[in-house]
Amino acid sequence: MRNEHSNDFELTGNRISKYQEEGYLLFPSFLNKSEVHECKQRVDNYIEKAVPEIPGTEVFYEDKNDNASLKQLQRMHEHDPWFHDLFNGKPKQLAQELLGTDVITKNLQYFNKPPKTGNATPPHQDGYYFKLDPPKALTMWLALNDADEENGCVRYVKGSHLKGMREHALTGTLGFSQGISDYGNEDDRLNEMPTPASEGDLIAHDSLTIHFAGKNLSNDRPRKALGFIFYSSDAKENSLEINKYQEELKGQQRGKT
Ligand SMILES: O=C(O)CCC(=O)C(=O)O
Repeated sequence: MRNEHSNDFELTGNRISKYQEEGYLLFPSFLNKSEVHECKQRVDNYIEKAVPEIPGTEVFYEDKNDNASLKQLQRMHEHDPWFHDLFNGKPKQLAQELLGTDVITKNLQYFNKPPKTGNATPPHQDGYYFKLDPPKALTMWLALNDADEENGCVRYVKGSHLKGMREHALTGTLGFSQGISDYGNEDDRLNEMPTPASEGDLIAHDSLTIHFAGKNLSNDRPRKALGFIFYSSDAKENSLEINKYQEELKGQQRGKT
């Protein structure tokens, strides 16, 4: 992905302050139309060629007997040099500017919510999964289709990243095993921001920002996205906590629990 093919992302001091205050920020047209088109083709190619060759831990199907139920792909950058280069290009540059440090490219994911069958994403904070100290990290969500409330756009809880880590519990949702157990108080509801995105738009959010998404209720509108996870080079992973979490995840791979 070459920067000169896109609009440069606009990141003034005001925009960084807005990100720091609200915990998320939209970058319209982060990729232009032809870049989105290429990205979609690369995803299709990855699903056809790479997915049959890679471990089950990297591929989540709602129903392991139905390829059309593919829901999530993990660590695509480790299995395909094109996604490695995408990750290390403009998104990484933006992550460094937002975090103000060097960053580690941790995970490049694919999220698919097919029409009618795409399930809701439970309210969660990514930092709960990351187990970092300090919790300095961010996620970027890149729309590969137009996303709105009908087909399950992401909803952020404005300012929630400044209010600490909430309690999480098992959700039973494939790919999002942990969700906030007491989500939905008055403060949560007041600050919920459905964030529609057009294809090519990117939304960055802090690792403590609460977010979730509805089902894809549309009859025929796919809702596909890429997720880029960056850790600040200042943050250290707590390996004990990570091992505990990995144990909980076993049994969720390649099919429903
Ligand atoms: O695509 C979704 O529904 C959720 C994505 C998400 O949770 C994330 O990018 O951190």
